[in-house]
Amino acid sequence: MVAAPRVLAIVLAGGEGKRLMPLTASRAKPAVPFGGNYRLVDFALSNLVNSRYLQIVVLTQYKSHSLDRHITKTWRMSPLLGNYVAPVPAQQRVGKHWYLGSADAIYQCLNVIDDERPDIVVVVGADHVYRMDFSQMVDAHVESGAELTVAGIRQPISLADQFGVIETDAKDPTKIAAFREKPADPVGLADSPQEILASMGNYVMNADALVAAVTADATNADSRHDMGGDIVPAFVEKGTAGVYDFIRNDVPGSTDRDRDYWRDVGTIDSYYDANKDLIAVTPVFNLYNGEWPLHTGYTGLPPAKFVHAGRGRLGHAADSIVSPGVIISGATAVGSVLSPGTYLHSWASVSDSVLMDGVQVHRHAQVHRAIIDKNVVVGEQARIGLDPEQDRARGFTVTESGITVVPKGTVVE
Ligand code: ADQ
Repeated sequence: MVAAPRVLAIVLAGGEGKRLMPLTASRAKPAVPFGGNYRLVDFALSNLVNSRYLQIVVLTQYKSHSLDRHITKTWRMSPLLGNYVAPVPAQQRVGKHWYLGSADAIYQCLNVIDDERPDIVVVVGADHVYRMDFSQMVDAHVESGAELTVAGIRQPISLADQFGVIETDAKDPTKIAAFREKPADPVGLADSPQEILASMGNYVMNADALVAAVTADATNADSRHDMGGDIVPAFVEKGTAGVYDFIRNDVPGSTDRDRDYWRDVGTIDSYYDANKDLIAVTPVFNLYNGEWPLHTGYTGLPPAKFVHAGRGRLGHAADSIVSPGVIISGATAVGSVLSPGTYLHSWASVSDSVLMDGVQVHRHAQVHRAIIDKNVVVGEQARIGLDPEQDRARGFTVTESGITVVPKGTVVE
């Protein structure tokens, strides 16, 4: 029997997430709270741990305080068994600059690869919502003989300028013939012209090939030192890049509905939509798959409670996710995500909204189609998400589709 390869996982968690402002004003994108209990990075880390890859470094950089705290508090594993999830902040190990791009981030932490001596390195992004068994991708990579394998998924051609676009070899569709990072003039797939094959930003690489590639890239003055923009195209040029079609990935316990679910929650609208996907009656993405659990921090909070406020005013929630520590007292929540410790007071109404940790909604207040960041206080009678002009005048972000975002800690009178 051939021994299983030694695998080290690297999670790229240094992204700024500019298009998610103001949610990323004080935290890195992978630390953005999602789905009540989670942070975005929990999906990548859960997928790795469930794939039994237990040596994981998380490369952080931008506003990484809350991300580091979350990782060290939540994701400590047993050092006795040689398992770890270690945050590695930008260290200026080589040169006096922060990471220039994702390839430079890997170059700057080559000492970790030296220490671990893995055969294979799995490199994954930290800001997507999905389930994936990386061991199936690693098996396909080893079998194919490629030096680098990129995970691909079909996406609408209108989104091509947000992704690396993969063109497969006409004779061998497991090989990449061309790879263009965020092209403005994409060509649709032969069998589906309105779609492209997008890179998911997840790579499986032979460790020695990765080390050689990022080392050579470091001295290339023309490079942006980016995995998608520079490293993948270099392997494509050499003819050693393969593609792993995500549709082949079969995660235990997946439903027909959520088997191929993958969302890049890069914008406020896509972030909002992905939260809503969790609460559909037949969820588009099912959090309740016990065979592939999504791990996150223990809040230590008491159970949620629903109480009425007299005069027949029942506190209730419907079509919603309600986290620990929530109190709904004579208030109504519909179609919403309520994160730990939110408190809805009498006669308040929250609909089609995402409330992050510790939000208070006082009496008679109304919140509709809004994302309310941590510890916001919505004062008595206040209205959010009902009048876009008023919301903008108060300095809140309102997206084109009409989602209002209230920044962390705001007191809304
Ligand atoms: P983007 O997400 O636009 O496209 P990038 O901004 O490099 O590329 O982010 C990729 C991952 O690396 C994210 O998880 C981010 O947090 C992290 N990251 C970015 N800069 C970093 C740095 N300096 N240090 C550490 N981590 C960093 C990428 C690919 C595309 C692919 C999409 C899929 O380049 O080809 O289609 O992901 O969403």
